[in-house]
Amino acid sequence: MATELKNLSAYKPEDVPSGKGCRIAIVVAEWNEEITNALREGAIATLRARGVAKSSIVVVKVPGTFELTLGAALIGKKKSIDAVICLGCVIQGDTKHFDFICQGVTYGITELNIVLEKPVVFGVLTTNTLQQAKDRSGGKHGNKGDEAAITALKMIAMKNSLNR
Ligand code: DLZ
Repeated sequence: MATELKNLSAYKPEDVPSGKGCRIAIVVAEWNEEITNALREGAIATLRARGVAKSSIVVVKVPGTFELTLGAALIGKKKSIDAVICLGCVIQGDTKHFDFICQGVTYGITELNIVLEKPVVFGVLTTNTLQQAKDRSGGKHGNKGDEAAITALKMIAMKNSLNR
């Protein structure tokens, strides 16, 4: 499988729009916080590397991935915020909780993109095991937080290009 070998987050900085002047919110779930803290740090490092000022990154904590939608809605409605990055980690357990949380947050974030008319990025790991989550939060498959930050900057640039 391709993912066996690849760092999924590798990118060329010159391919990512500058984040200078952008104000970005990161909504991060506390469940599986070893993983979500690593996602948050990856996202912040990538935003900073592309010119987003430290003071222009707002971090909002919510209890679990299911709460990302409301957290993103509340911070995302502020005019000063250009994009919201949602970070969470849902790991398959013995019950159907995984399916309901994943379905709820996926629909919620999808809808917010349309309602808020600004980028709301899905940076949620949905894995079978803790190891798969570690591999994707600063491990051998990169960091989904980095990818989410890149997506936010690309979508802000896309939106700006259409508003010109
Ligand atoms: C309840 C629950 C479970 C079982 N698993 C996870 C998980 O793997 N990742 C996660 O972010 N949150 C989990 N939660 C908590 C829910 O997201 C939510 O916080 C609660 O159902 C309360 O609404």
